[in-house]
Amino acid sequence: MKRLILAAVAALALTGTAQAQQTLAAVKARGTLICGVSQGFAGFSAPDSRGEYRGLDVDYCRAVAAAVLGDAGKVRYVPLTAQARFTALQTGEIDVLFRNSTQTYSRATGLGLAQGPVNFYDGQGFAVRRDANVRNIAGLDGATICVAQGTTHELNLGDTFRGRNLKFSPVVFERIDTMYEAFYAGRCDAMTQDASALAGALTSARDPAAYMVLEETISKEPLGPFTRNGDVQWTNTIAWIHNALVEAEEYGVTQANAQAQAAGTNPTVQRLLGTTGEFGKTLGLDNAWALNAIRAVGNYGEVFERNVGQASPLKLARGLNGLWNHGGLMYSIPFR
Ligand SMILES: N[C@@H](CCC(=O)N[C@@H](CS)C(=O)NCC(=O)O)C(=O)O
Repeated sequence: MKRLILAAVAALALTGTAQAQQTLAAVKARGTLICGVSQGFAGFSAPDSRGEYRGLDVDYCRAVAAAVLGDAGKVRYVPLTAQARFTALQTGEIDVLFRNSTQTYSRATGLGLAQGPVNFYDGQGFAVRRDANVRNIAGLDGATICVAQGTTHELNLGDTFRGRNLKFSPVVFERIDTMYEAFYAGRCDAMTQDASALAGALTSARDPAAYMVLEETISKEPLGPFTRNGDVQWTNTIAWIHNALVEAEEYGVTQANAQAQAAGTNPTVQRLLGTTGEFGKTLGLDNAWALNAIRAVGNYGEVFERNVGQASPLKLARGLNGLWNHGGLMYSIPFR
């Protein structure tokens, strides 16, 4: 009996693994990548005036589609609330989650999901009305604070304010749009979320100049993709696409020159772009996967500047998201 049960458990485990390993095959068979994104967060993932999704997270979805399917346009975007995002991945509704999601211990170990590399180092910030004359977190003692449900921010807020003996009343929202409305209508003294999200949100406020984001942040918010546990090949693919974009920036490979660089003489660049080596094979991809991704969205620096940097309304500095050899934390594992 015991042996029978053990065999059944082993068979179940095998089926689980077999299913989990199927994302790449499923994406290829479908011909479309199903990417989980936010519901509308300027700079990361939001539909533009023509209804087309744009942003840093969206560019990652596009890079994956280009690497895996040879066409950055073959993406179906699934907008998800903070609460619903991980369930959508667990149940197989989406292939990958690129949704300003913070990597944490509990999410790494408790959800049956795998965390990919950090593609944006962020921190939790606070937006206030400029005329409220609040310049730091201590100035928020006794404040009413708007916060989104199902985020890392609820916990950070409580920890920090209690730790500093500051009083606050949270007003918790399930939907981000209602949170913005409430804040702009003056229902809260401050609104808290990832500093990048605040910068994005304020660009679409009726009077952006009336608000400011405090310089102080209260947490580390390492944002990155999530995939299902057990699908190592797919998780690797997502990770290495990020590495490729970072490595491309380090070696001066851009959207415009990638094709020419593939025919160049630098051995590292030749391996990265698939001119030499067999680096597509172990991922189950074409050898030109990284070249295709870079031709579709550019290198990491180009993705950053276009969506959230100087070429965007957010105007965020590279800071921690700069390359490792420029004082930042973006560091690709070698293509060797
Ligand atoms: N990085 C945080 C917060 C992510 C998050 O969902 N933020 C909310 C607001 S604080 C958001 O951006 N929502 C955008 C949307 O739902 O469209 C986390 O992973 O928990």
